[in-house]
Amino acid sequence: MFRLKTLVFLLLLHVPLSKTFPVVSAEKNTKLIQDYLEKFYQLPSNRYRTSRKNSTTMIVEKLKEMQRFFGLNVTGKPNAETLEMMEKPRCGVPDTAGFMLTPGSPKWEHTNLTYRFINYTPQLSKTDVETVIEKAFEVWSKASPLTFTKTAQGEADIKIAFVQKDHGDNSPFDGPNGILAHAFQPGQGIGGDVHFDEEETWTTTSINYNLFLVAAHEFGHSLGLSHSSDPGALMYPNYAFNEPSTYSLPQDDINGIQAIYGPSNSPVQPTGPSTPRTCDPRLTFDAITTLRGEILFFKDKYFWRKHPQLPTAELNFISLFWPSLPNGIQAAYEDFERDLVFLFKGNQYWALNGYEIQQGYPRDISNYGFPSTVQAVDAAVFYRRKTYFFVNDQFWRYDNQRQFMEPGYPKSISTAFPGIESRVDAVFHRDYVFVFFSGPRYYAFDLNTRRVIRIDRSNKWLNCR
Ligand SMILES: [Ca+2]
Ligand SMILES: [Ca+2]
Ligand SMILES: [Zn+2]
Ligand SMILES: [Zn+2]
Repeated sequence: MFRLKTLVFLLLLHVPLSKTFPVVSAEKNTKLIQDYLEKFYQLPSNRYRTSRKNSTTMIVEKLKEMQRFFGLNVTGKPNAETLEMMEKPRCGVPDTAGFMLTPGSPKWEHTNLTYRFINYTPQLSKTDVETVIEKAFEVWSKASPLTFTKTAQGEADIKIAFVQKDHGDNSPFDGPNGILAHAFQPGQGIGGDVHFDEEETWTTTSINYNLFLVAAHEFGHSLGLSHSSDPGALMYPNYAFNEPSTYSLPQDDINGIQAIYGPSNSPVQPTGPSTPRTCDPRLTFDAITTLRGEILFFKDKYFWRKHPQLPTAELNFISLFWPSLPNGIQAAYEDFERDLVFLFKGNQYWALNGYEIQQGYPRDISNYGFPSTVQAVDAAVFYRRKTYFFVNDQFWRYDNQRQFMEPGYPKSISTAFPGIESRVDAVFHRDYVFVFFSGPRYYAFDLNTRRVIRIDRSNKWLNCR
């Protein structure tokens, strides 16, 4: 948990620009890079690399490979975004094809698989562990013809153990954080087995690390899947929190398991959420706001962070930054006077100062003076001490100084903002312009001349062509 928190904190610290990583840690970084590439990208360990020149070339190549996998700029240099990625808690299985056990792509030849607990973690009750593990297997059985049955003794296909440090398989664990767990591809003996690092804090909540999520990921390996570079996939190597009670296996993983074992036996094939593709021309947004010079674009369980000086917008899970926030934020605005950002979903809203959620939230939108008929807002924006709330084809205006909803509202959007004809998905303010988003297009509305001065594709804001 510490590392994740530190990471988020680091991201905030270098908001001005993530180009400068502290120089003091240069030596530490070299070690981090070598370790990471050795573990996950098959960089031969130091003593097997002959000449120094040879070794540098090899590191550059491996760095590029790693950057390609994670969709970073492929520079071959250990820049800030690369180091950040390397610091994230993750699975111990390498990202490159060469697996921990046997090469090739082994699969189980039978579909009725068995599993057995070698031991339990004392951190959770036995019942909790068993329930969580059963749920994690269900994620895969729903999407494939596979079934999983628990056995109490004897040989089982998938053996589950909580172990620490060196535990006899040449892949020692590393104490809290870093590597969380690992698993072996289908096969005899150790094949299919899953080991969890007992030195992690294991939970059934949003506190790091949720056992269900890590187990479901590792079972993917037990079944023969390798890592996916889709950041929304369960088989993405890095840990990210997702609400377990509503978890649904992403489409990328469904495609993966079905490619090995064929479709599910159920009459209706399962479908799962797909990760939004940043430059998909049909991309739409749920909500957009500025935050101290950055722009945040919300979509389902993701948001993009766009810094004006960085060429690429970074895609993140909402839950990575704010585990207590729901997915599907519907509206957002920045109150420049109070240095707060407000996020809305349904009749609830939250306040952020920087990236910190403020105490006492969520609150009910009736606090703004909405009638009970308004149970959600489509979009919101702050301008000259007033907050504009867009709901269907109308908008409301809240006076932040005097703290009441102004009389005479709601008014018609298309009358007050000629050219904005349909429902608004999201809006933010910049200079003398309201940038409205509706479907895959944005409309820049000049507040002085009171007309639309530009219409273009929504994701041009994410630097797509
Ligand atoms: Ca660890
Ligand atoms: Ca919205
Ligand atoms: Zn993994
Ligand atoms: Zn192990």
